[in-house]
Amino acid sequence: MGTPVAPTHDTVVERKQAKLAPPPMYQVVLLNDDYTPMDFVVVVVQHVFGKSLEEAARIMLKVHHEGRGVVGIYTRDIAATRVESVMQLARVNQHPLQCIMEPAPSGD
Ligand code: TYC
Repeated sequence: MGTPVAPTHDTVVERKQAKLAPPPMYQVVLLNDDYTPMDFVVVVVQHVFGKSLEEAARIMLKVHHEGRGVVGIYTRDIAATRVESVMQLARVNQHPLQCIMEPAPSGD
């Protein structure tokens, strides 16, 4: 609800809610290494980021060839949770896979 304003002949009864600024967005980035198996990266991307097999394989190969690749863009807490999920899966499976988050480019 907006702030109530005393009604008079010429005034509006309620102000419109001030528009909320969109939340800052973060991109989750996978980094390449020489040891993590390709199949493992594909499975992680499918499970943590909900990508299809084809999309996960495309992202994995981009990272493999270019050194890094964006897996998704999220609000801060969701990005941080996904980074943690990737890092935990990597740790448990003893792979050196690294995943980071960084502010997403603003787009202007
Ligand atoms: N470069 C790895 C290999 O040749 C595969 C790989 C892809 C590793 C993406 C990490 O984020 C990564 N087995």
